[in-house]
Amino acid sequence: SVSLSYADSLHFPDNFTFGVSTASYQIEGGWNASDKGENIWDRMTHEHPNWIADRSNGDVACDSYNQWKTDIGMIKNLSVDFYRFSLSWSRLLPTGFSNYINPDGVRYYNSIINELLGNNIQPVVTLYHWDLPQPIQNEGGWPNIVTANYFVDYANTVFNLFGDRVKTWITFNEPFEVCQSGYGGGDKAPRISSSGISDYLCGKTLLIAHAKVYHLYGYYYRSKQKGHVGITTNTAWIEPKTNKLEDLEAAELVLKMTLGWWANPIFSKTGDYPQEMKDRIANISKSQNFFKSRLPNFHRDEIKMIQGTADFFGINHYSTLLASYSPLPNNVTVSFDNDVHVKLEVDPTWRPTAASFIYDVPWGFRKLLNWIKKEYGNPPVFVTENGFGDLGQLNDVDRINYLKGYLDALVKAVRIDGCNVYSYCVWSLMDNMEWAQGFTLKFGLYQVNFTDPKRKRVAKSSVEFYKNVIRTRMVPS
Ligand code: GBH
Repeated sequence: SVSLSYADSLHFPDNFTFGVSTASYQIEGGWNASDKGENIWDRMTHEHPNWIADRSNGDVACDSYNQWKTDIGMIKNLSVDFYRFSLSWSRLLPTGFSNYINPDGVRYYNSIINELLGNNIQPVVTLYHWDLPQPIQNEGGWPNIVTANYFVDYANTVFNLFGDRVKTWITFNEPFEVCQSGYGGGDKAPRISSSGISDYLCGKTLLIAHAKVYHLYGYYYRSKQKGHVGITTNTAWIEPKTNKLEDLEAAELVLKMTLGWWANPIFSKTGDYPQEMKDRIANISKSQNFFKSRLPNFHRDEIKMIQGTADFFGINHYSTLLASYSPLPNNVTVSFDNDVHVKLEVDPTWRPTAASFIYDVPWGFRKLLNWIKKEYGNPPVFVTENGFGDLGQLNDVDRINYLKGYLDALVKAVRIDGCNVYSYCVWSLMDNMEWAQGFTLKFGLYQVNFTDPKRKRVAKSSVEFYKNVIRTRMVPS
């Protein structure tokens, strides 16, 4: 609250926790070890190496399939409270379906979970970080509503296997990326290009799948396992370019159609998609001669089923964009971008970074946290990712500067603005397979040598920086 003294306001609360994050496809390798099945990233990188910046793939990645114990040593050295990692669905259920559980996959994740707990590090587990089993994609993948049921079976298997020890579950990492970038013409597997149609179908499936898994946990596991289930959304902060009303509305529309698409059905009092999003897509669909809106609607019972299905609001945040109004022409083609139809750009004074989508704009983080507080009634927020991409140098001063700025914005949002954020996590533990960027872009606190068959890891300067923040519970000036 505002009454805190200045010095006090710069400290993270005692119960605030810090962590570090990875994802299965980006670090594990062992792509066909033992019985592991093929997933959509295996398939896409093998069939279309030219879709990856350096023609690489995740076949070996950081070799964490073999080196998980070294990884946990690094995590221990960071003195973080928790480790956020994801499970490879195809490693546990090679075909995606729950009729056969791969013992090697079970052994692998048991070893990791037990070693973490033995070192007093809490496992935070993401069920889905983009690696859909290929056989399920063969049935249509996320745009097919039946995929929700297969996801529930997978989650059931996982709660059964690991829920005695894992107490924090994240159903989906970044549903916006899964649907928009995977099915709406982006660069993520399976790279289906059906913007304005498949992305919305995918979105409906994901929201239903998430809610069913939340209820599954509630009915069968919660009273015994006593854990928490949430979802991780993502967005840049969208700042209106000017104070003109049309630009303010444009910025708000973008937030509603990227973050609100997921957050409104789960966290708002009304449930369902944001009204602005529904109206917008319905009107444009009509002008395009569709009988119905391309945004598939929810039935009343589905709206109820989805509402309130998260114990925390997970958010990944990296950067800020400026929005301005752009008049909608008469005949727009079918696409998500045309449904939003807002001009997005960056301020020319912001310095570009190695990651094309990241600008170092820490005040945007504070504004975003305040927007979530206002829009959704100050839910408990878990910052599941924030980080900086560069070329991998050990003396990573730009990463340290970036983290400093964003952690400072965060501690102010918590102590001065009263935002209910209780946890923060850096992306990423180590350099890894950065999706379509391959190994050309590095987010790690630890460097990984990808030309070395041993994939030797070395601490960057940011390791000491982060340890110091955690130890002192404040951001150095
Ligand atoms: C996270 O997503 C992922 O969860 C993680 O796996 C990944 O390694 C990490 O980021 C670093 O990239 O403006 O056209 O350039 C971040 C999601 C990726 C969403 C980039 C926005 C910008 C596309 N963001 N994307 S563009």
